[in-house]
Amino acid sequence: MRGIIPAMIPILYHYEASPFAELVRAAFGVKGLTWGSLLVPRIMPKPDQTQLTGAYGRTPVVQIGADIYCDTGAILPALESLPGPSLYPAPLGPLHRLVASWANGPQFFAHVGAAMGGMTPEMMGEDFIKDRQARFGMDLAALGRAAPHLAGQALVASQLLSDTLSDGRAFIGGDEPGAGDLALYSNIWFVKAVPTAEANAAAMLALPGVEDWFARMAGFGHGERREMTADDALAAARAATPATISGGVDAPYVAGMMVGVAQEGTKDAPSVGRLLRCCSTGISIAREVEDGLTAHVHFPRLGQVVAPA
Ligand SMILES: N[C@@H](CCC(=O)N[C@@H](CS)C(=O)NCC(=O)O)C(=O)O
Repeated sequence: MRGIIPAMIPILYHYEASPFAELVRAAFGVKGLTWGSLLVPRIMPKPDQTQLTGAYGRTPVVQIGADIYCDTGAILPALESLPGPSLYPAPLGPLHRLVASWANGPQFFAHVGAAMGGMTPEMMGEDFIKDRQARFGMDLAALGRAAPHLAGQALVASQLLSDTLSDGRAFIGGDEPGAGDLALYSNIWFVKAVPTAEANAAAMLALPGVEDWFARMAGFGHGERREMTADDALAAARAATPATISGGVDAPYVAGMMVGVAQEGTKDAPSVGRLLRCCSTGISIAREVEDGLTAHVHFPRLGQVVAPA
């Protein structure tokens, strides 16, 4: 039984094996939140998700009422306003974002190599390979050849983590976990989840302090997860009004212009809408989802390409 779902709990669009989704599930755990789980396919199309995002098909997406947050770079700041401990605790504060943008940026691809470089096409599935080839230019043979190099790059992140923990601190900033911990954690989680990457995960976890830190992070769990349907999610959007936007529109963009927001390095179609915000804190567009339902779709600024539509 699904039970009664409050309209304003965050709803996560995700699939179990996604490391970026695990980052958000673990963030729910750290904050001790109740959340709605809406499972989507690991490949396009994802109609339940794109009806709200416009076209954004990556994983994860979080919906809070009629506000839709795409990319962990927009999702985590949105969770910050919900009850529970901060994801940017002192003394690091915003430095957590700097760590996360490295771990979730160049280091993510290194962890893709460490996790998936030893997988066979049969293990991945033809549909998955075709999707990732068409959208991100993934070349399985090249990934296999680069795997030792990428595993070595990924291990550097665990080494730096180990060095950071060497004074006995529990998390990278001290006693409280933050967004930087979550980003480093989800990368190692990804490698650990793939049976053919066992040796790579073992090398990461063998570095002093890393395994205990990983267990502390896993120990936060995922908060309280409630399965939802796309109809539940749409009803939550219809019942809400998007939150007030703070932040402006930097030149040469102009508030109200129609724009498409696409992701660097992908062939995914842009999400098209009216520009509400485009500054260093992020990008927001307004989209008419259906008669009487306007959603605000939010993105981080980093990694997003805004163009007139
Ligand atoms: N910068 C994004 C990256 C998200 C990402 O790369 N997610 C992977 C899955 S873990 C993805 O979208 N893969 C394609 C898909 O799920 O369709 C974020 O931080 O959320």
